[in-house]
Amino acid sequence: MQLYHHPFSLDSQKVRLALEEKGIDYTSYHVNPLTGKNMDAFFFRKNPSGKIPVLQNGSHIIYDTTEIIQYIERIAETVSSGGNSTTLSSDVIEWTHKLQECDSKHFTLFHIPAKYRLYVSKYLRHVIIARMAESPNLASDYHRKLKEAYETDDKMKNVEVLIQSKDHLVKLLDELEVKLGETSYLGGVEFTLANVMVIPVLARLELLKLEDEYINIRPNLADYWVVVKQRPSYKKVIGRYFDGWRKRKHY
Ligand SMILES: N[C@@H](CCC(=O)N[C@@H](CS)C(=O)NCC(=O)O)C(=O)O
Repeated sequence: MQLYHHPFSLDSQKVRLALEEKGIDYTSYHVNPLTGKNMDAFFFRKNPSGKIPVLQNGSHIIYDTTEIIQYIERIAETVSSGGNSTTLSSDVIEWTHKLQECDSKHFTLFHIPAKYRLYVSKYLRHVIIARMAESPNLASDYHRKLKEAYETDDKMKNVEVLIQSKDHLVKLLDELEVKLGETSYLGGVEFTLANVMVIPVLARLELLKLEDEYINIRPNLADYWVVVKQRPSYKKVIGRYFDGWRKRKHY
């Protein structure tokens, strides 16, 4: 299996945590969206939305994070049950969808200095236009990407978008706080893949130095955060990059 991803990408982190937790081997390819690598024609042919992560197994390509996580879960279940596929826990599916709806993209962008954000967005628009000229057969996909880039810039001018993504996050964290009062992990007493959806969101909050405002005021969530950071998967996928991110001011 091949995974196209980047260490800074939230959705890539979710998928890599799942692969580590289930002990599944894969070949890793870095595609950095901050330098526009996701706009290269080879990648656009795999995923016309130009987004990471993308998981490829033979000719099978999956580019929806929730679907990738469910695919990983199915592979792991099939291996552990000796070939008989078992059903996925509905709790895992419910939380996976719920956490995927969380608008982390706009939330993160709002916490990045406007000067830096606008510089990167202008650079990426130039990359899209250059790639479109090189591969005219992919023009309609590149046009869609350009439109999306302008829409994101517009959304950043709208404070309502920030309020909405903040409200959504707060509601989600409140719900997590209640659930973590009932069981030690999300989805039960054992670590399930539902947890890999929430860990990168908490790491992002810590990276943005917002842990006091969002995590530490919720005691169950704060305890949970200390526990999950001890897991080898966290250290491998997120922890070891943390100092570098802070130093280079990469979000
Ligand atoms: N629908 C995709 C969204 C993935 C996504 O938004 N990926 C971000 C990184 S976390 C990305 O590739 N951003 C670069 C871009 O949109 O050009 C999924 O659910 O997997």
